[in-house]
Amino acid sequence: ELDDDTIEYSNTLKYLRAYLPPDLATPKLAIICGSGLGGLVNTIEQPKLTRTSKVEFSYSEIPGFVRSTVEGHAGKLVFGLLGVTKVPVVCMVGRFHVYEGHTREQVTFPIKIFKLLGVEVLIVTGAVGSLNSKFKVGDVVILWDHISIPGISGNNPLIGPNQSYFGTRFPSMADAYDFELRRIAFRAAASLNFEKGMIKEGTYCWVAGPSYETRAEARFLNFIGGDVVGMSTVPEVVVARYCGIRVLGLSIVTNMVLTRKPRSADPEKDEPEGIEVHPSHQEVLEASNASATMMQSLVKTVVEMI
Ligand code: 6GU
Repeated sequence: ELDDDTIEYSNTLKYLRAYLPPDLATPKLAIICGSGLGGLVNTIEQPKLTRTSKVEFSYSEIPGFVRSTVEGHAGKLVFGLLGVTKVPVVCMVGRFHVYEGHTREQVTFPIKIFKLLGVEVLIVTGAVGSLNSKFKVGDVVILWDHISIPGISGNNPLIGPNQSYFGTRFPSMADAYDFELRRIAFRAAASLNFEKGMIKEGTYCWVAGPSYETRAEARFLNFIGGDVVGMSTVPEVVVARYCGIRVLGLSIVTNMVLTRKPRSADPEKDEPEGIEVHPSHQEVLEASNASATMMQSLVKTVVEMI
C-alpha cells in the first residue's frame, strides 16, 4: 500500500487500527474543529466498545502527531458515527498551527493520515477576523477561495520532495473549495432556518501569526481580495486538495479586524480617538463558543446531506 516515501505514516496507521472497531476504521469524512468548536464531538455517536478497542486518541499518544499547545484547543482525535444517517467520521478536536513552532509537515500530517484511512471529504472549521465590512461577528463564512500569504512566499506545506503516492508535484488550487459541498452548506443552513444574512461566502487569507494584523496589513489583505483572516485552515486545505480530498471550509467570524488608519498625532489635525476594539484570543474564544452550537448543527446537517 505504502511506498518508501510514505513509510513514516504506517506506524500511525498501525497504532490507530490496533484500537479502532472495524466499522469506524475507514471513515469517509474528516472534520477539523477549530477554537471553541470542539463541542461537535459530543454529537458524535460512539459504538459499544470491546475491552481492547477505543475511538478517542489524545494527540500525545499518536505516533507522528505533535502536541497542540493552544488554550481552547484540547488536542484529540475522535472517531464515531455522526447524524441520523450514522456516517463514520474522524474528528480533530484542536489542530496544529505553524505559530506554535510546528513545521508545515507536522501541521498537515493528520491530513495524510486521513487520506490513508480512506477519507474523501474534509470539513474544516475555524475562527476568523473579518476584513469585510459587510460581515458581522457570528456570521458563518462558506469559503470559496483563499490567499496563502505564507504559501506564496516560501511556506507552502507541499515544499519538499513530492510524495507521488499522495498527489502530483504541481497540484491545482483553483476551485479548491468544492462547489457541490458549498451548495449543500447553503441548503443545510436554509433547512435549519438560519437567518439568510448570517451565511456569507468569502476568501480566507492565511497568515502565520501569532500576532494579529496591523491596521495597514489588514487594509492590504482586504485590498488584495481577502474577506476574512486567520492563522489556520489553509495548510490543511492545500494538503487535502493535493491528496484529492474534497473540501468544505466553514469559518466563524469572531471579531472585526481594525482597518482604519491610526489616529494622527499631528496636533494640527487633532483627530478624535478611535473607539474600536483590539482583537484578543479571549474575545475570539468567546465569540467562537457563542456560535459553537449553531456551527455544530450546521456541520451535522451538512454531513447528513452529503
Ligand atoms: Cl483578527 N486575525 C487573525 N490572523 N486570525 C484570527 C483573527 C484575526 N480572529 C480570529 N482569528
